[in-house]
Amino acid sequence: MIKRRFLLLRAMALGAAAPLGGCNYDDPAHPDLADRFLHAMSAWNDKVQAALFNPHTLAPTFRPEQITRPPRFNAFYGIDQAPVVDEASYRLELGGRIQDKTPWSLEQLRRLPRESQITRFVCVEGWRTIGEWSGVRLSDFLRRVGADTRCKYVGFKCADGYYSSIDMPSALHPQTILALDFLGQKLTPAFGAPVRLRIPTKLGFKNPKSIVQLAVTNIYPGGYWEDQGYNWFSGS
Ligand SMILES: Nc1nc2c(c(=O)[nH]1)N[C@H]1C(S)=C(S)[C@@H](COP(=O)(O)O)O[C@H]1N2
Ligand SMILES: [Mo]
Repeated sequence: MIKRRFLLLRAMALGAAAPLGGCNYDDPAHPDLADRFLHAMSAWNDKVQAALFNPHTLAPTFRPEQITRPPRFNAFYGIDQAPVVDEASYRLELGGRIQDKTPWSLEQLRRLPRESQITRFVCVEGWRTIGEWSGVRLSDFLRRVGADTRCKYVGFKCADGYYSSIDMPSALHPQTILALDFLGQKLTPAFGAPVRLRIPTKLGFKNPKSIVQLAVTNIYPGGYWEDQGYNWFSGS
């Protein structure tokens, strides 16, 4: 009985997420009402997904021969417009409720213990790929810099103006990493150099690339697509 209710809730959460993504709901008679209704549904959906999220359940992993080649690029612009970040002068800036906000160079990040994964990447547009990423566990990094992990959100800002944010339980999930390598090599600009979030428990747009700032906060940071109506939690 409990299990059935659990599944029903999950089906409702996923079902409600789909029609929101990218849709412009236009009811000429009641535009504001429709919009407010959808936003209320999405906020409720966030709460259901957060309640269902199990911080110990791992996303499926795959074998090397299952990796998608060539990988698939996506951004709000074309592949040749991806920002090129200078590696030598790069510093990951830290903000919000973090004790030691000293910016991190790429060299310093590369010296931290690594976590590798071959996981599935799911875009809300309806395609999925399998890739290999390796980098620093976000939970390790947050502890190292003295982040207040009682805060609700971790927000990210990117070199191209993109931004996104995730809930703290998902940030502390063992498969959530600050990826430095993709397919066994340093990230390229198109795929998020020099640092991108890889979070296989969430949809593609919750995986910001070319991160320049990370902040821990209780103030809802939103996101580039989230602010245009995409469901914020977006577990996959
Ligand atoms: N900085 C930045 N990060 C981003 C995006 C973007 O436009 N800019 N697009 C998001 C979306 S919608 C997807 S599907 C994935 C695509 O990642 P990929 O190019 O590695 O497949 O990046 C996400 N992160
Ligand atoms: Mo996406």
